[in-house]
Formats: sequence, C-alpha cells, structure tokens
Amino acid sequence: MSKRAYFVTTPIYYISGNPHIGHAYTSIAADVLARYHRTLGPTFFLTGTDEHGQKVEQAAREAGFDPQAWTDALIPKWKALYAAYDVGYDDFIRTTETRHTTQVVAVFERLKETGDVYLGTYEGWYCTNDETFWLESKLIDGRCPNPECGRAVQWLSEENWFFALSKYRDRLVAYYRAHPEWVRPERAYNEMMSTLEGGLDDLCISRVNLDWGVPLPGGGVMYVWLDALLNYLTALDYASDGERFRTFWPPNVQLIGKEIARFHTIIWPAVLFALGLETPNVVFAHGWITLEGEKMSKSRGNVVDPFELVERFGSDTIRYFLLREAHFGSDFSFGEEKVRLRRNGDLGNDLGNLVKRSLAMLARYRNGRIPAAAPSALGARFADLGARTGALVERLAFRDALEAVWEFVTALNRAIEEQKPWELHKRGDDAALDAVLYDLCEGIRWLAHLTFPFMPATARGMWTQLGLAGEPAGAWSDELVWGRLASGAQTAPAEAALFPRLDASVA
Ligand code: ME8
Repeated sequence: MSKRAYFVTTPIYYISGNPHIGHAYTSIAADVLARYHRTLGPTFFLTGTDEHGQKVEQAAREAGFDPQAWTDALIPKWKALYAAYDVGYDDFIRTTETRHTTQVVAVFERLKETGDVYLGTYEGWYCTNDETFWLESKLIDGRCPNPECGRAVQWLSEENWFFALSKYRDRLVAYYRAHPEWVRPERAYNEMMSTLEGGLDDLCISRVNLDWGVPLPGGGVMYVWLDALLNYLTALDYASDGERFRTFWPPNVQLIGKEIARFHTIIWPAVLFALGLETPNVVFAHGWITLEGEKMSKSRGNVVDPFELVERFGSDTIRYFLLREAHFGSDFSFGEEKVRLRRNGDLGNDLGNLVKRSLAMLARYRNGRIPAAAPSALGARFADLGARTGALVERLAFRDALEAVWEFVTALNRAIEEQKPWELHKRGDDAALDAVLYDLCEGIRWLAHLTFPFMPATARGMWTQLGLAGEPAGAWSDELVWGRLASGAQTAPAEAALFPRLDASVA
C-alpha cells in the first residue's frame, strides 16, 4: 500500500533581527504535525527565512552591514532556535539561495507567458514595515491602515510589473464557497471572504528602485511578498518538476499567523490558479502571543527571548505551554507565571509524579519487572484515546488533544489513589497488585506515544525508563492497543524527575 505524503509549512520569517517566541510558536506547531505524520508516511516539513525586501535591507544598513552579510550572520541564530526547541524540519530555505532565485525568475516568465503578468505604472503608497502596497483610499489619516502598524507610508510612482489578481476574484469566491474549511479558523475564512466580496485590484509585483531582491529580466526586483510565497514551490524543485514536487505538492497544511492571511489565502491561491497548480488543503491562521494586550513583535520590541526561556524552563515545558494554553486559532497572553503553573502542575505533579511513583512501586514490589497483563477496565475505558487524540491533532486542535491525554494522566493517578498498591502489597493480594502495576506501566507506554509529537525528549525519557528499545512513535492506531507492553521486561527508572519542581526564583 503506498503511503500518503504529507507536506506542512511555516511562514518564512523576515531575517531583520533575532527570532522571538512568536516565531518558535508556529514552528513548534508545525513540528508537532510533522512528528505525528512522519509515522504515517512520507512527510516534508518546510521552513526558512525571508531575506529580501526593503525592511531587511534597512535593518542591515542601520546595523552597518551589507544585506547579504547581515542575513548570513543571522542565520545561525535562527537555526539555533530550531535546535533549542527540538524542531526537526526537513528543509530550511533562504530566499537568497540560488535554487530559489532562479526558480522565481522562471515562475515570473511563466506568468508572463500565461498573460497573468503585465507591465503598468504603480502610483500609490507603500508601507515598508508591512511590505505592502496601499491605495490612497485605503489609508487612515494618511498612514498605513493596518491597525497593528499605522506607520507613515512612502509614495511610489514606478513603472512596474503587475499580477492580474482581479481576474481571479470570482474563481476565488467560488473556491471559498466550495471549500469552507480551506481557510481556518472560521473567523479568518469569513474575513477573507468579505475582503473578496469587496473586490480585488491587480497587484504590483516588482520594485524598480530597489536592489535587494530577486533581479527580474529587464530591470527591477520582484516584490518581496511574491518572492517569499514562491518558497513553498521552489523548496520542492517546482520549476524542474522535481521528485519532491511530485511527491508532496499540494501542501496539506500551511501554518501562518493571522496577520498574513490575505497574502496566503487571496494572493497565493490566485498565483497557483494562474500557474495551473493545486491549492493547499488548509491554510491555518493561528492566533497571536500577546504581552500586556499587544501583539508580540520585533517592530514593537515587546518580545520574549526564546533562548533565555528555553534555558530556564527547558524545551518540552515551553512546547507544552504554547500548545496547551490556548486554542490554536486564539490569541493568548504570555506570562512566566503561567508557564510555571503548567510546569509545576500538569507536567510536574500530574505527569512527572505519575511516572516516578509508578516505576518506584514497580521497583519496590516487583524488582522493576513488568508483570503479566490482565483484563483492564482502564484499558477498555480509554480504548479509543489514540484515535480520538490523533483526530484532534489532524484538525490542529492541539489544546483539545493535550486535554484528552491529560484525562488519561488523571485516570492513571486516580488508579493509584483508589487501588493503593502499598495496601495490596501488605495484604499479599498479588493478582490485584500485578494488575494495577501493569496498568500503570502500559499507561506510561501509551503516554510516551501520545506525548511524543508534543514533547519528544520527555516521551523518550518515559520510553527508556520502561526499558523499551528504539523510540516512541506517533502511529497511535497501531501502537495504542492495550496489552502490547511485554511482561517480564526490566524497567530502568531514572533518578531525576521528568519535571523537577521550579520555584519562583527560577524565572
Ligand atoms: O510575515 N504570535 O515574517 P515575520 C504568534 N516574512 N505568532 C507570531 C508572532 C506572535 N506574536 N509574531 C510572529 C513575515 N509570529 C513574512 C512571511 S511567508 C511567505 C512570509 C509568527 O518575520 C507567525 O507565524 O513577520 C507570523 O505569521 C510570522 O511569525 C511572521 O513572521
């Protein structure tokens, strides 16, 4: 049976400075999806950096650098972010790479051939912060109308290339109607639908007075947003109809922050229509991490340093916090106190103690050997947990998925409280003691699988402590069958707790 290929992307981030926790958020979510899907079939997780455009050029010049030297110097920091948070991408594309720039020109030529790109004059405004063209009528008090920006705009009068976006409006509307779940969550879908209903103008896609971009034949550079969007194609070797492209196109899920929904759900599908390509199955516009009510952003400077954070709390705590704290489509405010609560509560008291107590009792009463399996009410009650959690992950309902897993953690802790293995031991009720100890160990095996996409290091820790070989996988439907844990195996409980308690002095 041929396996289903899965392609997930993050935005490519502007490399105008250091990454912050908002960038880690999207990439961690993509990593969860990739880890889950990797056990089901061929999976490709793409991320990278958006290195052209006026904003990056300005940041480089202000720092006294040539833009290429500046982006080269910053790349290790971005890659270190992924390493620090256990984010395992399959490809990291930089828009300054030749493999990208040559294909951007090829796409441009193709769009000229199809008549979707034509020469015209752009007279209007430009916001460098948002790298967006704005019509006079859209400005608010003469400034950028994006409520998150509101900066001064710059007048442009340039002979430029245009993409015939307006001609795709009706097709986009029909597409939206036929695929009500292609833009999620629903709020993003509705906003984009109303933008479409308001009509579309053609899009200027080049800049003549800029050097820092992909040079176009005949002069000028490509508009940074089209350059950036094309990364999703160029990373798959689209222009040469490469193997990657044939295997993975179209994307199953494209993750973005909600502020860039218009680019990904109006301009991007129209470009794909023009190229005669399939569109992504889902674009998911997730919510923002805020600080004191405002979006955390590089340009505002109200950012949380992801490196400091991971140093203090560890990668799995932050990964868990980010995906457990709010529904993926909703905003949520960041606070270290909240991180500490999750760490000491859900992770330390609930999960960490469960593993520690269970394996300590097994060591004490059964020399650390897994007892024989017995019919289990717990196993029967949670028989569909793997399928349920998997379905939630597939729908990007990460919070609900973690809640479902934590119901199971709670049930296992309750089994200890109710069955009191220490009393069973005292009474010499060996059958009942074996049954509860087996349930606990099998439960931990399940938890290693279920938490693996979210907290890979913790999941591996549980796996090793159970004395199992290899590593846990997300192929839940096959693995989460109660009773699979072999009896007689020797466990190897760790000295250290999975989540040692953090007191306020840590942060
Ligand atoms: O927009 N909360 O790059 P960018 C949640 N280069 N997510 C956040 C966030 C926050 N406070 N801040 C940033 C660009 N993000 C373009 C994209 S794609 C073809 C080109 C995440 O550096 C979120 O994914 O401004 C958001 O969409 C992205 O970083 C913006 O990164």
